[in-house]
Amino acid sequence: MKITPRVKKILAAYESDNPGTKSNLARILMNGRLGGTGKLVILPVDQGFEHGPARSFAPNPPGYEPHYHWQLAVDAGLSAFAAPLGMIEDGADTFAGAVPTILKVNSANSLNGEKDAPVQAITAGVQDALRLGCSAIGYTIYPGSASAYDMMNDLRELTAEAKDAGLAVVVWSYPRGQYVSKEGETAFDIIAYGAHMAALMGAHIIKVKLPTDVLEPGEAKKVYEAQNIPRATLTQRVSHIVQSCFGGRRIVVFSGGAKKGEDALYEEAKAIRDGGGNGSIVGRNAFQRPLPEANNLLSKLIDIYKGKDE
Ligand code: FBP
Repeated sequence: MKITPRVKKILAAYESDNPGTKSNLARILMNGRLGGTGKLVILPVDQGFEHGPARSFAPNPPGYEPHYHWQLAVDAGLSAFAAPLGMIEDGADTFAGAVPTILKVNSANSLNGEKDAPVQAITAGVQDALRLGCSAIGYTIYPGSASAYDMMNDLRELTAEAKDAGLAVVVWSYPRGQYVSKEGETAFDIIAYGAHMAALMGAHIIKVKLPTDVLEPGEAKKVYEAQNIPRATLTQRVSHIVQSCFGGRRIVVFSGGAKKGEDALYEEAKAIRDGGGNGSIVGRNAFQRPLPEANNLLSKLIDIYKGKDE
């Protein structure tokens, strides 16, 4: 596999990692239509766990079958496919080596809707990721939850084990729970804080929601205002999130969210690109559309990250 100078530069920022972890990061960064560009489009399909099967797959029923998602990730030329254990196991043989995989090792479910102390169960481990040929483990933290410290303690152990085994670590940092308001979950300062903590915990790839221009009341708000940290445009906000991840030395991708119009998604991707973000991790907006539409949408997103949209 040829490694481009751009990808070499990204890998060089991960100074402590062993060759196994760097090779796995390279597999993701060199795969698919964006391979070598430093940009990523990843397909995450853990919504069946998080929201239930009907909410996730009824809008496009072929999605009940795991192979559908594997095939979509391969055909659309994506950077990686992320899913919980059962879904990765289901296509592990048919799709062995076809696309880098990220094994989601913890998951929440909406039957256990704990408002103050949201938490996730650990549903897979590093040995599973190795057995299944995954490039990385994926783990969610909920900064602001009364359970956040427990989640971080578990992440610390899993990260150490994954790095020893030569895997990469992807952290979904989704603020929520007792110590953040509903609006605060996507507030500018809170998203930056959550992303920064993921970097501090040793994540190689950090996944956050796109921030609004809201600031959560508190000490940070005063600083944001006093320092005039720009937040009027989405591009400015993305740029600050990237800055909060070690000044751009960590890979940051932004989630797609609930299904919305294509144009809104393209505008977001342009802002992510122009703000220096590394890309998109898009689930529902891809797999809840009929296959030809999904392929077309993913292809356009990739074109945007390649700068081919102008
Ligand atoms: P989407 O593109 O479908 O938003 O997927 C991104 C994601 O992080 C999934 O991995 C996860 O299941 C979902 O969002 C969780 O979102 P929330 O916790 O807000 O329900």
